[in-house]
Amino acid sequence: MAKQEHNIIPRARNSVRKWMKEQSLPYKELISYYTCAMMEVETRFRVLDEDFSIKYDRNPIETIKTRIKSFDSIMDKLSRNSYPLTVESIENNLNDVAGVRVICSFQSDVYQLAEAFLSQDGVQLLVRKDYISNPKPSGYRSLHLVVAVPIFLHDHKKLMKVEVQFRTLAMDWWASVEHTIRYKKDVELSEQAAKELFECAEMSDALDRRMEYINSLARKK
Ligand code: 0O2
Repeated sequence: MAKQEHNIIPRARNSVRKWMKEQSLPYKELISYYTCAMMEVETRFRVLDEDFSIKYDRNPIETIKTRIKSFDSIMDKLSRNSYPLTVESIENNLNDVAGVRVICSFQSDVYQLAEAFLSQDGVQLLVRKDYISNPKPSGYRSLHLVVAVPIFLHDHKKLMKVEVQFRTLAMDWWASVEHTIRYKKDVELSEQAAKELFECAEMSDALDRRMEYINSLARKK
């Protein structure tokens, strides 16, 4: 495919959406590469979970969730940041088209899994944001990594970006409920509601720490 065919100079946003969604083979190809990279990362975590379960007699991962960002969310994010609405621009400018969420029992599992994953061959760390050590003003906690991983196609290898979010069950529960509350309303959250949500995040963090402590007591026996 010639390079200029990837570039679109839209007159109207709707025509771009139609072009990308229905006509664009490069778009479909790119999404399939992200899907492969997401599967690659998911498998690496399933292997780690299996290995930890043999060594420590316990599975550190509760759940793994995966998602590919929807076409509409991709378009919204490109537009919001004034990036070109092209297939190349998606690959160059967005880090979170492929997302893997690893939900763990304990905060220590989060860091242990992240370090084990990052030390693997082929995993290249691009961005690390530790919202567990430094929670967001909303109270949001999670460890975010953007990595590049290789996918092996029939005639070449390609590096694809994947965003991995690590959370405990409590962090994930808070983020899911907060998301529901925040996005149910079209208007900004009231100061009172935001304050209450922040306090709930602190409470769930306290619960996480207490569970970790109880686990250490139980393992001493
Ligand atoms: P989705 O559907 O979960 O992907 P940006 O990615 O451009 O928004 P930045 O700074 O690169 O900005 O990303 P950031 O803030 O490090 O991580 C963004 C993602 O983290 C969000 O993705 C959420 O998944 C999650 N997140 C960040 N802050 C909050 C928060 O206060 N509450 C909740 N519930 N989730 C949060 P998306 O794109 O919003 O959605």
